[in-house]
Amino acid sequence: MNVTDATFAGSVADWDALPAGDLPEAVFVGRSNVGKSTLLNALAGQEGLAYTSGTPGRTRTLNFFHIERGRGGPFHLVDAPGLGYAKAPGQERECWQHLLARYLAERAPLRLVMHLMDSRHEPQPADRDVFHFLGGQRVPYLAVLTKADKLNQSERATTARRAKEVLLEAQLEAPVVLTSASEGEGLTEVRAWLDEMVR
Ligand SMILES: Nc1nc2c(ncn2[C@@H]2O[C@H](COP(=O)(O)OP(=O)(O)OP(=O)(O)O)[C@@H](O)[C@H]2O)c(=O)[nH]1
Ligand SMILES: [Mg+2]
Repeated sequence: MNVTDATFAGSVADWDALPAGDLPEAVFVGRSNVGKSTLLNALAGQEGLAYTSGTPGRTRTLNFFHIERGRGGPFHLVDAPGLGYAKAPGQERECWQHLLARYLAERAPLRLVMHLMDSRHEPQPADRDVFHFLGGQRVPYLAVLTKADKLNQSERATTARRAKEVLLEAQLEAPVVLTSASEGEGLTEVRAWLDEMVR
């Protein structure tokens, strides 16, 4: 995937506001602060496209980005609110979690779910919820381990293997990619998955 243009295409807070049209979509899900917006920017090659922050809960709507990539044709990359973020007002949080669940289950143009997990930690309860939710779904799934730059050599060796084990326990057979948005690690692999699945 060779991104030639990436632009913000709108924020969506309820189902009826989802974009019409036939562009395929790929979504980032994962716990708050895991690095979803940062990875989106790295893939798009545009820092500051999606807002990032060290404070969890930065992204509060489904944010759509229009991506142009040479031969593969345009698609939408979708940045989702962080799971398990407890500080937002209860009602607001419930609304977006409901929207996200429905989006993952029913959204016709959705071609790929990228589930981001922090490479330094075991999958958390919110991640396990994602496994269970997605286990029964039709949409291809990619496990993306983030912030690999924070790991030493031996941690690197074990983390992807451990993630595979946990996925298998949850009966999800999925590719696992180790990434670092800051070092550019794994981006080529994620781009290859996007090219293969999102068309
Ligand atoms: N070291 C390192 N830090 C990263 C990496 N990716 C993201 N971060 C940092 O992690 C923090 C959270 O990043 P975001 O991209 O805003 O996380 P998010 O998953 O979008 O968070 P929410 O919008 O709250 O759900 C920021 O301080 C980033 O700079 C990475 O690859 N390496
Ligand atoms: Mg974000």
